[in-house]
Amino acid sequence: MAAGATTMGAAPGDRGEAAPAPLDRVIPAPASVEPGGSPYRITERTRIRVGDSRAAREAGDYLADVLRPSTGYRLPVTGDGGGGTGKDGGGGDIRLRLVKSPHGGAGGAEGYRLDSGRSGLTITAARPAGLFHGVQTLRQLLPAAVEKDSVQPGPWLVAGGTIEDAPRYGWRGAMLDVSRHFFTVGQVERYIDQLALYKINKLHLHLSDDQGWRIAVDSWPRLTTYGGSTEVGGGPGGFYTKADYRRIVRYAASRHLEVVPEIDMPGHTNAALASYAELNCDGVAPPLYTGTAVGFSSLCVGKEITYDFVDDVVRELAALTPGRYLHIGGDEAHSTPHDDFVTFMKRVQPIVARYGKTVIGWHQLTGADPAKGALAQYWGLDGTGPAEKERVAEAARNGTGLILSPADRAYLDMKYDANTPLGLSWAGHVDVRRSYDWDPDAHLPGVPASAVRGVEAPLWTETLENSGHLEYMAFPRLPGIAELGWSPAATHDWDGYRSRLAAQAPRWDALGMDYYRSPQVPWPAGGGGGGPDVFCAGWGGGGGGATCRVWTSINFCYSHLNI
Ligand code: TNX
Repeated sequence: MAAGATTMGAAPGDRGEAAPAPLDRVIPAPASVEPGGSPYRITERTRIRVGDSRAAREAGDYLADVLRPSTGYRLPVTGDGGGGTGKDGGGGDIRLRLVKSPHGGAGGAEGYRLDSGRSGLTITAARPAGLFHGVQTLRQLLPAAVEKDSVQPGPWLVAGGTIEDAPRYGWRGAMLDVSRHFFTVGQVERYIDQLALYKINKLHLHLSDDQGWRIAVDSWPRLTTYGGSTEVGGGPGGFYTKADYRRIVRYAASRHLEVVPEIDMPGHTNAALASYAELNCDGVAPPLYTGTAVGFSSLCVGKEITYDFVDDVVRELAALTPGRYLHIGGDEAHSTPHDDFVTFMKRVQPIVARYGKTVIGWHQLTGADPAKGALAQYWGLDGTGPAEKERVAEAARNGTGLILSPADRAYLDMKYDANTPLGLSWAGHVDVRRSYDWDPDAHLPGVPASAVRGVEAPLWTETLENSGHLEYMAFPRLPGIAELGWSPAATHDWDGYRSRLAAQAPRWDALGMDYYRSPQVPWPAGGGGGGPDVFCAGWGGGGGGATCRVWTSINFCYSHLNI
């Protein structure tokens, strides 16, 4: 049965307990769901059996870390995971099985199969990422209280049946702008955990912009010591040491996200230009910049030192990055004459290739000559001119892969509506339905579907200063972009989606996350989803004023809660 269709609902557990969540109440919607049979129950005797595979053990340890605090059970992660599915003799355990040639949806780099029944629950996958995604599905099938960090009563039931699942696209990204406001390693890790809930598999870090350079480059140390010393609004900024960056990469990898670093060039470079006078055509370093204008800075395309600089930066960043990609920006280069832009991209793309990485650029790259194998990230609007769209489409027909981030759909920094206290509105308001209700394959005319590699949700941070702000803008829109990237087009259905989305709110409450209580979503009564938001006066976008919210009986002030 296709996900999104009506399920019969699993049989309730014995003992007069409430029925477990139906197997298709998951975001992103699974590719196929076959409900049936008795539910599975986690008990104090449950073991997590992982066989002798290291990757299965890692997934098992991760699952145990999620389940132990709320269940209060020991949940030992043990070997001996082989043989049988959960349905036939699993002995009441959870099994995570990595198998070479699984049947059904467990194939591919990220697919998995989940079998749930009275005698056990088994997740089977061909690759470690598939097991991890299966674990995320299992989390959502358990009661929301499983996400709490203190012991809860349970029961811990999972509906009986089978899910076979695999993604529609290989690229399901989220971008975080750590330049306009700096976010610590801990804040980035918190966001990674939230992305992993929805099977996002790329973390694109926007590491440099006019307001701050955030990644250490040994051969150009002032980039961070000076160029990283502030941010929008004049705050202290910050930067990642190489050890910090490696920590982020490792943490992301442990959640099966690949880090895609971006150095935005040749525009959006004031922080670099301020740090090194010799990078400027006139040899004069501009002051640091803490405003929010765009399009005023450019590297000096005619100077040879520019390419020494790019070579050093790309070499050091590539050496730190195990992922395949390096994003070179290329957007809003309004201060770079077009011919210079083309020249710059011609020189810079081979540098990226020399250090073993694949180029990604914002879609303005298609106005130059995209290198073979390069990807372009489309961030246009419905109203973007036909000539620009056609340039992107033509590049796609000629082999440039596309990542779709249409600003009027996928930009998480756009206000939901006129009353949203954070965010920008240059691409219009993007309500929850608008961010979900589009089809990546059909979005740009003249683009072959094979060129669409997937979707990405950028979160620009001109107005966002802390984790609460990030969460308020990303949730509940990010899960919709994640679903567009993962779920088969046939599951697309706004009404079904918004009720699945509503069911996520108790999880976000349990995880202590903020989110916007959009009136388009039928949030469950009570809990964090029920109450109105009350913002303190003085909380303007980009302003540093106190941010308060009355939420059930708790009073949060984000200015004091810089998590
Ligand atoms: C456009 S989209 C930008 C960013 C801004 C963003 C704000 C793109 C590639 N460039 O520089 O931060 O709008 O929404």
